[in-house]
Amino acid sequence: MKTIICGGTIISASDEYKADILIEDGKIAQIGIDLSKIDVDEIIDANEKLVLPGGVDVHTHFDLPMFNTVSSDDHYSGHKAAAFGGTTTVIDFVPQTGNDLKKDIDGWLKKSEPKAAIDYGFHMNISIFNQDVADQIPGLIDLGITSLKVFTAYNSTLRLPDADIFKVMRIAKKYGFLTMLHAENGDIIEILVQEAVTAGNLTPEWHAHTRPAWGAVEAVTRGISFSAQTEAPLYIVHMNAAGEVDQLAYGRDLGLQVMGETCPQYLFFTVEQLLRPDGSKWICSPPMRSEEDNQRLWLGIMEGTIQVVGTDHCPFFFDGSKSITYEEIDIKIPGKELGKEDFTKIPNGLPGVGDRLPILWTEGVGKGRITPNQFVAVTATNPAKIFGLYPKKGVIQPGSDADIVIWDPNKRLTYGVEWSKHRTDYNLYEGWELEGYPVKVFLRGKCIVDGKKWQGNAGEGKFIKRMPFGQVI
Ligand code: DUC
Ligand code: ZN
Ligand code: ZN
Repeated sequence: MKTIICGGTIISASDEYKADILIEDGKIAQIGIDLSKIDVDEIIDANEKLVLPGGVDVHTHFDLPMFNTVSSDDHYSGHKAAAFGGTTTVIDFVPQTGNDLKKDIDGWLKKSEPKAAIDYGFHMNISIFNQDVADQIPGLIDLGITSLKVFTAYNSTLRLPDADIFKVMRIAKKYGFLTMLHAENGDIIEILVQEAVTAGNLTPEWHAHTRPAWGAVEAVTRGISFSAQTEAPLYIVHMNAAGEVDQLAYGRDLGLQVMGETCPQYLFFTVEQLLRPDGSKWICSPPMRSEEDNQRLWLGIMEGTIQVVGTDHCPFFFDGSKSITYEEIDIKIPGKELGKEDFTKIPNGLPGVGDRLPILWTEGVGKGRITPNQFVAVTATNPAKIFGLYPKKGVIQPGSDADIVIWDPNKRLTYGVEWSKHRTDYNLYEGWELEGYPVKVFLRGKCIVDGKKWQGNAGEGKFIKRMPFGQVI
């Protein structure tokens, strides 16, 4: 099968140029001028449109059991929502349930393989650590899992002691894993939550008050110091506080191998959001901060201190007592209402995988905060380089997978739950006016989104084995 995307303007992380793209057997075969003369099966007209590499979201939680429920997008509905928003590759986190890492990975593969509609990989959470687990970690490279997530919070469940994080990073250094850090101070959170509950402070804003920014800043600094002492690269996930960006800049100025990710919610929203009657929609960990934090994060992206915009997509229904219709089936999954009377019971997490590109384009490129090249860098090329997917993913060049988004920079719409395809009952950006949106999305040469039409299928997404020793940028 041969296809030509003709007449569009290709945007890469560094350039912008008008050219045609020849796609053959799912890969980009050629880029050049006047390729439409070649005899092909299909010609796609991209005149007056932009042509971008498919987005790479390296931070999703599909079908994740937590808070007595489960995140409401699974590996099909989440992939479909991602595709509608221009994302063609995701990396999801495998929770560790015991001492057998392979068992957890096989379980996650078993549920994702038949559902996957875009390409995907896995990170491995390391939340239980002992010699047995340490001995199994190197074997993950052969499975194509080359990143490990560790936590300095969630004391009784996910957190590792500092000594164990240090040991994990030593293993990571030796075998070429990237360590990803969830940075908050678990001890202080425990005390503050206990005090809030005792005082009867149970409304949603207390979720933020009990997870202070200082804890995040301190934990980022701790992580950077571990990176310095182990000489292992470190990636800080979901950066949310100004001080974290300052610390990351400090580490990078010293030449350390430290990188960072933020997510759209931390660029736009503040703790004020939690005071609304529907404030629980914005509950996630780490929490929303202040406008100063929003501004410093934007600056971090602009100046290159932050390399990636991911999502931490982990949606729940706002009102899981009522069903929604999803692909003609009524579905309801317990959600934020579980914590109506007590913020500690609100499932932590937000929808976002489909919102990322459209929101960042309008608010970032449209408002002159970042260039179209920076947009491509932080949403596709950088994550692909850092996580061992490049140049298969994250770039439009001969030999790469033909994961391509045809983007209409002039398309205007009022965004919200009707546009986003997440399997939940709300959208954080309801009513936002957007300019710029995907019109066609290709996965390995197949058009899976055509305007409002879904042409993808469960089971067509491929598990991608990633390379160790990803780039440090
Ligand atoms: N934070 C959330 O809010 N949800 C899932 C995981 C995480 O780190
Ligand atoms: Zn996290
Ligand atoms: Zn997460």
